[in-house]
Order: sequence, then structure tokens, then C-alpha cells
Amino acid sequence: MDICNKTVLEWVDEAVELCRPDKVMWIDGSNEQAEMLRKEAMATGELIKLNEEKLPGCFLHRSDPDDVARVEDRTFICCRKEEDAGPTNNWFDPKVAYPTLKKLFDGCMQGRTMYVIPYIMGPIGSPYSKVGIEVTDSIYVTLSMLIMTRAGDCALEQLGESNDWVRCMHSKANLDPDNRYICHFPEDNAIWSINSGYGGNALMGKKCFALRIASYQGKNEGWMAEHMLILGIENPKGEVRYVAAAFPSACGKTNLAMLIPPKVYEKDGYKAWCVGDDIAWMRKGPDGRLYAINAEKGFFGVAPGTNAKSNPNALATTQKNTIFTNVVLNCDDNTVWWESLDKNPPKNSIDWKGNIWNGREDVKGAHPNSRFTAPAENCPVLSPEFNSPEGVPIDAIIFGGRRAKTAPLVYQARDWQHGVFIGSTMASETTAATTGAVGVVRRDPMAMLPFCGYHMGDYFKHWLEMGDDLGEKAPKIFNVNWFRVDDDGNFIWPGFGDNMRVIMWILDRAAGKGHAVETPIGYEPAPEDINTEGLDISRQTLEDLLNVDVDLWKDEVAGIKEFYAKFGDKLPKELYDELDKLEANLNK
Ligand code: GTP
Ligand code: SPV
Ligand code: MN
Repeated sequence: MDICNKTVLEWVDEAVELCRPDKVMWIDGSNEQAEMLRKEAMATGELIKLNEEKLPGCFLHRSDPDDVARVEDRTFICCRKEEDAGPTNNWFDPKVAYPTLKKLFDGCMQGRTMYVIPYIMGPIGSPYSKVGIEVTDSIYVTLSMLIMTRAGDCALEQLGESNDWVRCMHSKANLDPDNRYICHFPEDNAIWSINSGYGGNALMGKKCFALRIASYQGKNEGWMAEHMLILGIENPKGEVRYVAAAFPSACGKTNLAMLIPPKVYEKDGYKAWCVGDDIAWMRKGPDGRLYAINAEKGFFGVAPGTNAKSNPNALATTQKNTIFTNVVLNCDDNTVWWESLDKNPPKNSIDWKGNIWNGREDVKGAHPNSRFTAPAENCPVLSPEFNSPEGVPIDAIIFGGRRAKTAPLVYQARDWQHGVFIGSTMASETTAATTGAVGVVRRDPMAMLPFCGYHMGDYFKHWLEMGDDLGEKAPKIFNVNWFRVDDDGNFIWPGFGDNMRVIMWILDRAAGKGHAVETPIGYEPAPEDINTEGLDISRQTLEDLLNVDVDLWKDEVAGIKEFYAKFGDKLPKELYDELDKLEANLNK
């Protein structure tokens, strides 16, 4: 295809001049080209071809053992004024960042090919979609982008002559962790990422563009870019209603997005549809309601824990044309394995680091953040609205995280402002999705702490303004916690498909129906308001799940105060009002 967008051509010329690749290849989105790249990656060992009968079109990739997760301490927001990045982001002065990065990029692609990937975030032809161009020297990144985004000529066609596109410079360079930089320049529509080849550091459509840059664009243009799954629930009459849910990384978005209804609903004809599992772009539609599109075209899902019982739809999605990263290679039949896939760790196998493993019990075979990159079209429950340019109307927004004791199974905000307060005070135990300690409780507002491209105080304000704009038609806001444990540390809620029982209460409430009781923290169902037919759960357990421990919540208030203090006068007054209300309710 002839590329006539001058802004694109000029920028690619500059990138070539800086990186000095031996060759430049424009990714057109054709299968022939992708096939050629796969062959080349197999020849270099970057991809290992898996069993064509059992896993057609599937590959295994092993990343560098030092490059297995997002690196939040190496991720920067490079806006001109430090205060605009806010207290929760690492700021890097663009006056210093650009020269630093240019030095690292200088000649970094010598002896390599530069792949130029034009891509669309969002459905083709949607007025809500946006275009990015990523240059990279990684075939793995290129093939992953072809799965995760609508990439190739379609993106250049959609862009036309426009200058509204995100410039994404990526090089794996030499994977040096000390010189790893994931830098965002929201004011320049640009992202520079170097010395990582992994997931959210390198697939720049994902967190870099679709959340960090897009959240900044959304604030300026009156829409929202959120770390949310989108799920549709169809009732026996064929009516589908949608929820969007924000949980921190590795806290259950993919699982909820692909849930299988429990028998009690399935027998009556209820169905669940997956629109997206990680990134929702939302804006007010022509009828005044909030509409969401999934910015992505594939799933970059956590492998460990995915199995035929927990998430059969995700497992089915990975059975063809999928790239697995950092899982176990079963040498007997050339397939893959990860912890809790089944109870039979392969006896003759290689672990994620490339060492002989053979199912030994003292070390994990797959990395805890090992992932599959799978096309959305493989998903057995992909929503018929997946490619809809208008998106789907959202009835409820759900926040959630991993909390051992504090947060109850579910509660509802009294109104939008209270809902924004709940989102802004979210906390969760950290997971393997980012480097650093696992299992430490940290505040993660709206699951966006590592992904907001500007000052989070302004982000909260933007949420409040969206609520004002949506008025009566705003979705209702809820909070869930699938991860309450007993005193021995066992999860007490069955979770997974059974989470639909909670979603049903949420949808009832969002429709202005359904029973609730008022608690100091918001509206909760009474134990009998959750449908437990067919579930082996005692009333006492349900009461425990819904219990609000006033002392723990008083500690929570203290924690929130400390967290809010970071934002100084950028924290909207409305949220302090809500905090006062919560404190007063707890002291009643
Ligand atoms: P990212 O892709 O990092 O954004 O993660 P995610 O939010 O999509 O998380 P995912 O659905 O992949 O789940 C991560 C882990 O949580 C897996 O080990 C799941 O098995 C586990 N998990 C998901 N849902 C539930 C649940 O309802 N209950 C319990 N106990 N565990 C769950
Ligand atoms: C997350 O960490 O939230 C992910 C994986 O979805 S990554 O693409 O690495 O951001
Ligand atoms: Mn995610």
C-alpha cells in the first residue's frame, strides 16, 4: 500500500535515522507476511513451534529471565511540569528524558530489521478508535501486536491524512535492566520504550497507549480510558445488559469477562458475553448513556490458574494461533503446561527459563506472570458486539481487588460521587504482574495506579465531571471482593463462574430493583439476596462474606487519610466530604 500520510513518513524516517536498522519492514496485516515472520522467529529460536495437531498455529516464547513483568519503577510520565505527573507517577523531565533516550536508541537496531506497525486501538471505523504507529526490532512484539490490535494497512486507511496518532518507539536493545525505560510523553503523543521485550513494557498499544496516553487524551476530550473488562449478561428474553469492572492486574478481569453462568442461571437461558478483558474506552453516547468499547483485539492473559474448571473459555481461546510466554514446554508431545492447568506436571519438560524441569516440586515450572497472547475471535463467548463501532451501554461500574478481610463480597455506592470515592480508595494485595513484592496491600485507585498518564487528583476530578455530565443516566457503581479468606487463609467465596450470582444482584440494583440494606460503607445485599441455589455455602459464610468490621474500617479510614494527603489541594473536596461521611457512619 502507498503510504501518503506525511507525518507518518517523516517520523519513520527520523526513527530510521536514529536507530539505523539494516532493513525496514512495514507491517501490512497480511497472513503471508506474518507467516514469514513466524518462520524467521522459529529459525532464531525466538519462537518455538508447538504441536500442530493439538495446538495449531501456536508458539512458545521465553523472555529474558530478567524481563518478565511490567517495571513500574522504570516507567515514567514525561510531561513538562513535574506537578502534572502527580504524586503517584515517576516523573522524568522531557528535557532530560529525550537526550537520555536518544543516546540509548542511537544505532540500537544495527544488524536488525525495524518493523513499522500501524495499528488501531478500538474497532475499525469506530469514531472512538485511535491509531498508533509502533516501530520495534522485536518479531515477538510484532506478532503479538498483530494478535492484540487491528494492525496493518487498515490502520493507515483509518488514519488518512490525520496527525492524530501516537508515536511509539520501541527497541529491545540489549535488554539491560539498568537502562530500561518506559517513557510516556502525553503532551507529544509519544512513547519511548527501550531494553524490555515484555508485555505491557513493549506491546505499546496496551498499557502505554490505551491507558497512560489515552487517559490523558480522555481527560482533555471528555471521555475515559480505564483498566476494565466489559461483560454482557443476556437474560432469557434475549436482552443483554453490560457491566464494566476495574480490578488491579492479576485480580480476575479475564476470569470475570469470560465467566460461565452457574447451572441455576444457565438452565433458564441466561448467557454471558465477553466484550473485553483489560481495557475499556468509555464515553457518553448519543442517548446520554455511557458506552464502552474494548480497545484491544486479543487477550494477554495470565496463564497460571487458568484451567478447564476456573476458566474453560480462556483455555479454549488459547487452543489455536496463540503465543505462550514463559510457560512449561512438555517435551513428550510438544505442548505447554503451567501451574494448576491440571494435576499432571509433565515428567519430561523444560521450565520457563529453558532449564530441564521434569515436574520437580521445589521450583515453579511456569513464571507466575507467564501469559498467553490469544486472538479474541477464538473466544467461545465473544460478544456479537465485539466489533461494534458504537460500543455497548454500561449499566454498572464495578471496582474490586484482593482484600483478605476488609472489603465485603459486594456493596453499592449511594451515588456517583460516593462511587468515585470508593474507586479512589481501592486497595489490593500486589501480584506478580509487576516486579516487586507480592501480597502487600497498596492503594490502587480504579486499578489505575500504574496506568494513569497524569495527576491522579485531576483524574478523580475528571471522574466527578463525567458523573455530572451523565447525570441520571450514569451507571451505578459497586465494589466487589472475591478474595475474602478465613482464619486459615482459605478463600471463602467460590468465585469464578459463581461470581455471576453477585453480578445478578448488581444488575438488579442498577435497574432500580433488588433488595439492599444500608451499612456504614454503602448498600449491601442481605444474605438471602444472593442466589445460592446449587451452591454449597452456609448462611454463616455468607454473613462472614458480607460482614463490615467497623474496627478494620476505622483503620481503613486512617489509611485513606494518609493516601489522600499525598494529593494536597489537588484532591477534590467532594472526596474529602465522602471520607468525612464514612468516618461519621463508622462512629455512629
Ligand atoms: P491482568 O491481565 O494482569 O490485568 O489480570 P486479570 O485481572 O485479567 O486477572 P486474571 O483473570 O487473569 O486472574 C488472575 C488470577 O486470579 C488467576 O490466578 C485466577 O485464577 C485468579 N482468580 C480470578 N478470579 C478469581 C475468583 O473469582 N476467585 C479466586 N479465588 N481467584 C480468582
Ligand atoms: C497487567 O499487568 O495489568 C496486564 C499485563 O494486563 S501487561 O500487558 O503487562 O500490562
Ligand atoms: Mn491488565
